[in-house]
Amino acid sequence: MSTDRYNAREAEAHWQKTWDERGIFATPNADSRPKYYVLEMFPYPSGRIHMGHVRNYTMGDVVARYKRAAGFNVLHPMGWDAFGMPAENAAMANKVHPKTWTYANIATMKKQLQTMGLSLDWKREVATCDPSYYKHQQKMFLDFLKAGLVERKQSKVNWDPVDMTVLANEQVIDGRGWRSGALVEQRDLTQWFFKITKYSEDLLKAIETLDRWPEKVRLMQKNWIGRSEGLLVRFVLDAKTTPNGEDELEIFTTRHDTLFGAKFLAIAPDHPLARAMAAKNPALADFIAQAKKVGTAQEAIDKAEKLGFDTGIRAVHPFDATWTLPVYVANFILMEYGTGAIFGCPAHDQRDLDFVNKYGLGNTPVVCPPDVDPKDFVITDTAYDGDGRMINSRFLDGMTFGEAQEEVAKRLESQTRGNRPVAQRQVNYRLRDWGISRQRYWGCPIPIIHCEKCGVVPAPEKDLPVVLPDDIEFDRPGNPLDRHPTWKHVACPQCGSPARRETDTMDTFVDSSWYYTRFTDPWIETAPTDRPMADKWLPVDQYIGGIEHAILHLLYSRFFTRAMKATGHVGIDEPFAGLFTQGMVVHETYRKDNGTWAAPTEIKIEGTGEARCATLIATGEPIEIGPIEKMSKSKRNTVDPDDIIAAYGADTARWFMLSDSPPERDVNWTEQGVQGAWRFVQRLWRLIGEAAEIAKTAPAAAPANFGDDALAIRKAAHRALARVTGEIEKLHFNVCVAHIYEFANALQAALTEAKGGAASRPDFTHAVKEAADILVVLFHPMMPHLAEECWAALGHGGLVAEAPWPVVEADLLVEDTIALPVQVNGKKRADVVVPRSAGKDEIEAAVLALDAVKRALDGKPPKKVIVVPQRIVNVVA
Ligand code: ANZ
Ligand code: ZN
Repeated sequence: MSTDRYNAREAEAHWQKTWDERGIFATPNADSRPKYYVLEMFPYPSGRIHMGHVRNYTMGDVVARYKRAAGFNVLHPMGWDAFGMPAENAAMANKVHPKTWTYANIATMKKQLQTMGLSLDWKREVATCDPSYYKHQQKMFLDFLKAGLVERKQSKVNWDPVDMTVLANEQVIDGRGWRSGALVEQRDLTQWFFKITKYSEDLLKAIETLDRWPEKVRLMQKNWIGRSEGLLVRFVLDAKTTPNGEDELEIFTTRHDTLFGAKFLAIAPDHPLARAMAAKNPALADFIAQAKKVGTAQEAIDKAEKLGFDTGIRAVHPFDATWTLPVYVANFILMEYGTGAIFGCPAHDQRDLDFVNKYGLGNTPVVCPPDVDPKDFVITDTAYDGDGRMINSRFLDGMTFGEAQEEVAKRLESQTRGNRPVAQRQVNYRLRDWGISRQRYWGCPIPIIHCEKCGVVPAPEKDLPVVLPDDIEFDRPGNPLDRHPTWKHVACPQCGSPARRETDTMDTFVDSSWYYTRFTDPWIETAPTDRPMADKWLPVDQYIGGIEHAILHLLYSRFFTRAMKATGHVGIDEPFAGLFTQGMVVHETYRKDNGTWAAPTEIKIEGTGEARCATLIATGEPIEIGPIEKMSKSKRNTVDPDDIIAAYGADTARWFMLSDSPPERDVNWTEQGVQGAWRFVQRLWRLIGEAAEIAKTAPAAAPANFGDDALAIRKAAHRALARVTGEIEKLHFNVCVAHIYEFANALQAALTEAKGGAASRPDFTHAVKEAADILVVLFHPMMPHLAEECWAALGHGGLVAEAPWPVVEADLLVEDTIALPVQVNGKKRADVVVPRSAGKDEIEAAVLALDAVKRALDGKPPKKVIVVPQRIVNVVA
């Protein structure tokens, strides 16, 4: 071994170059080994990688390297989710073109990723902003259109008046645009939609098949799809009270058991009946305009005060022609859900209760909780939405609410009005179609042309890609594409007359909904995928990313594979067979006297435990050590991966990321922790150096017999091998790390304690060589550079990155001693370690020789010793 100290900086650059030159991570598409596709969520090129990336990509890399060693042909690609608003904002702020900004960021971040030593196939790199990528997205848009999976419709949208764009509901936070902070308005816009709701039932059912997904994510998806079974009920309207003689209103309910508790009907502000009434009633028109000021987001609607407007229309109760109910327009009814109309039962629905309490309509409880006397049951401010028996409900009284629902459904289904049943069962989903139109420049153009004569005309496929123009101005808010002097003016492909391009671009979630299919063959120019290659590689075996994508990205991707299957581009429904959501990287925060934050690099920490205190390096000013929080720019508690890699090397950063906590939990980044990892790197290096010295003389073939010391080393090695293999398969990286520590310690101890001529015995040298080799292979997925350096030191010609995963010798796993708990008069006093083959007498003798047992017996002989073989020893005093 040349030096004592491992020089990470030199070694890491050297091995990265070697891997690159030998092209060992370029994945052949034609290969007979079984396939394994591991993918981490690709990054948005925001400028620099952060510690969250480091954690995410390290985990994926461990899996990739392990699976490669285990004999798989591994696909482990990387790309860039490169369209989006930040590029446009940068363009506005810094006068730099979004394309320039994005590609510069990609170049920087790619270099950073390369210093991490990730085993990626960079030949497959894609950037979603590249016409060679979005060309295929446009093709799929047209295919989906033909297949009836795309629709253009008017819809209510959240409009951000500052950014002048449509926002998704998730981008509206407390009624404000997530980026601009402006109060969001509702607008009606004609938008393009992907018809994800066509697959509602399928997307829901198939969640059951995703058995390698976190339960949490499956539940979130289920709730998002939100299936509910209910009843459509046609209420008769008193036509004398309606604006144009309308005589019926259909509502949707999931609680038809509560029909006798109804106090009012309510319709959405843009329900046709509301519009018709508003045309004749200016006060109502005003009310409707006000209601629309709240965005379309569920959250915003739920939070807003419940307001209503009595239309004067009266509805008739379906079970009692003499009972009429007022019809309100209410701001909490959504037009897009059910029928946009409800009956309100205040006793059992909180919103309805708030509503009646405001408008003095009263309530009648109809479901009585168990153990409550109906006579005493009153509702004032809190609605009761639990289980119980029916009361105040005529023929339903005494039934459970389930029975009551069934009874109501049956009766109303069999009544007819104008040849149609009065009620009909219906399944509803919360899931809405996916509006993909964005009024932005930096996105994939929607390949559509609007012609006055022909209407909506798809761009001809031969004209794809519809490329974004480069000469573009960002001097004003709004959609720069729309303002471009020439780009949108084209001839209609059908009739040749002057026509206009669609200037909306696609939601960037579209870009990320299919990139994993493109990686299977990113070279094919004629189609989004090369079917045989897509069929070979998909689904992704292990997908790894943040929980923040648990709903939309994953649901959209699940929709996309279905739509791509329907249009012949893939053969699968479910894109991700295994999903893992990693925790965040967190760090202490440091607060200055004036309330602003200090960065970790700006402060000095002294003392430990309770006595830890921090000062600002520049001024000596004391700094308050704040809580541990997610690394964020706003709290300035970030550490820069570049700094860490420069100071300690990528292996140390990778090792620490994996070692400290279970991968699904948050990991607390600390300087001590990193230093600990760095010391372990050095220790491994010295240990392998020592082992290599001994291993030099090891015989090529295994000796027939091994001495006790050599056998102990072999056992430790194979035990570690078996454990790490098992844990790495389960992605329990921190447990792998613990086993590697333990094994390294055991090997170190064995070398230190080696007696006399051990180092010249072939069985010993062989065992040491075998153990050192196994150790290096085991930590190679986590610390690949150090592993290569060690592998070379151990005299191997090839690369550890290409070495096979060792095979466990099962007979070395059998423990030859066993520990049995020892009780004296029923109380556990000690454990006794005996040979597994020990007989009763031998065990008894060993037990009585234990100090703890002697003390408990106080020098007297025991009355009895009961040995339960392989389990326990009871001593009766
Ligand atoms: C009467 C009733 C009584 C209701 C009661 C609830 C409790 P899920 O289960 O999520 O599907 N609803 C129906 N359409 C609506 C719309 N467009 N906007 C707002 N609310 C609407 O929710 C179904 C319930 O939500 C329905 O059942 C309806 O109120 C309301 F004690 O009908 B219910
Ligand atoms: Zn035309």
